[in-house]
Amino acid sequence: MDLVKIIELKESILEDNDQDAAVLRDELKNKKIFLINLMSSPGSGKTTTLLALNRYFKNRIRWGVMEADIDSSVDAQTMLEAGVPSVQLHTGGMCHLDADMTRQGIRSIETEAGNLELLFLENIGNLVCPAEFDTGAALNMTILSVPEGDDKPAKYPLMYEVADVLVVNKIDTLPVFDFNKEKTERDVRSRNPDMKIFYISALTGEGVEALADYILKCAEEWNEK
Ligand SMILES: Nc1nc2c(ncn2[C@@H]2O[C@H](COP(=O)(O)OP(=O)(O)O)[C@@H](O)[C@H]2O)c(=O)[nH]1
Ligand SMILES: [Mg+2]
Repeated sequence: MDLVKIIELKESILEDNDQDAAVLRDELKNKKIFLINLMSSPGSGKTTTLLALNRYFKNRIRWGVMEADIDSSVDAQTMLEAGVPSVQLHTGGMCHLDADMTRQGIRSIETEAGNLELLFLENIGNLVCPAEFDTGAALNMTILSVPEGDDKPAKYPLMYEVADVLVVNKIDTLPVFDFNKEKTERDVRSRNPDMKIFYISALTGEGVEALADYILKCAEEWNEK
């Protein structure tokens, strides 16, 4: 069993996170690394979705995952066991990552895994704080799982404003919940008309290929230009 590398992140002393995030995005563009910031509530299926995507990513792109958590390392262990380069980032109680903390994580996964073309940050499970900090990612993705309910876009609007992609996960449970797709799309699009929306079940694999193809296309465009 591979040992998980754990990085204790240091809180940034920079005052202007937005400026630092723009600098990091440029650095990543030059290095041809497509960074995706994956945000959602705990338990909505971030780690399961990454595992499901691996079926389409392996052999097609060099990719890795930075798993952020307040203190545990179970998610990085899960990804490593699936053969995906992964490091665990500990925030020491903080409920978000800023651009400098993300940069610390990128340095460590580069040391572990070498050159990567696609990198995911599994952010802290929370619909509030992560939305407030630009991590320097090229794409912000948020997951809403069916059992959480279709009222989340109305209750946590900032998350749905900063996200470029919404993944509605656990669609295998639609028959037993009163989740309304039309209401969700209406609420999301009223705040973010350009949101890309995918419906998947990370558990059964339904819809995952279309999401994987979209991510691969975005990564290719980012890394070519
Ligand atoms: N029914 C169902 N369960 C899922 C699906 N995706 C994830 N889960 C379950 O939801 C729980 C939390 O998933 P996890 O990926 O750890 O969520 P995370 O905290 O966002 O990383 C686990 O028990 C998963 O098996 C799905 O598409 N359908
Ligand atoms: Mg997880």
